[in-house]
Amino acid sequence: MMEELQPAFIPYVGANISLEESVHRAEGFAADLQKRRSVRDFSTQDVPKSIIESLIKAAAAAPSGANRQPYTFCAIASPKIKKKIREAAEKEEFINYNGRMDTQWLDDLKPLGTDWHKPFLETAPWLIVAFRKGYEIESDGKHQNYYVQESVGLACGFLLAAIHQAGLITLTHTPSPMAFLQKILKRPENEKPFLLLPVGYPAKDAQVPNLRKKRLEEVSVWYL
Ligand code: IYR
Repeated sequence: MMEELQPAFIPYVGANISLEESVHRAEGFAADLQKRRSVRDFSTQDVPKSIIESLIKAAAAAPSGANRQPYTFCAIASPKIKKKIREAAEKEEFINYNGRMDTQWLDDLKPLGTDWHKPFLETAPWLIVAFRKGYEIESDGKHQNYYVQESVGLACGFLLAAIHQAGLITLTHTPSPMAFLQKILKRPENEKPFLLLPVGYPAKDAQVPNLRKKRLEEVSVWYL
């Protein structure tokens, strides 16, 4: 049973800004997020734990089904555990790149320049692994969660935006299958790995693929 707070409803405290400021902020936020890139070349420069804590707080501020926040974020700085994760991920990725992904998939990945080598899993100072909780294990049994994929996806979206806004880099890594993360991180049976995010600073010579995002017209339809 989720804790019931009193009073049940409280006033909403919004930003309360002018229309002009709103336009400015909306444009500024979009422009800033358009600079976000998935970067695979990490520096070994450390990131303080307090920053990672703030990033996870931002993620956990996302809306979720019945506000049940069906996720756990594992933050890993241990070189030993990072090495284990890299070895297990590369084992799966080797199989992916050598037969498990079909030709169309491999062709679609060509512009990204990825392969089965994942050095960033050790060079990045932090790995954050998001686990989705299909249900909660409570003293009186299992308690269901709702819209679990959507809820964890939204939290991860907030996390990506927070990482970018903090001047850090990440990439959405989904080694597949990734059950090994549950084992290495000793997570309970109700937690399944969802997304792996290396977090840190870019290497001095970091490069990113020259990609373009779809234009507004390509991603929207308007009913006025
Ligand atoms: N998981 C592999 C392959 C891969 C798949 C997609 I879809 C990408 O957008 C990028 C990579 C890897 O991480 O290399």
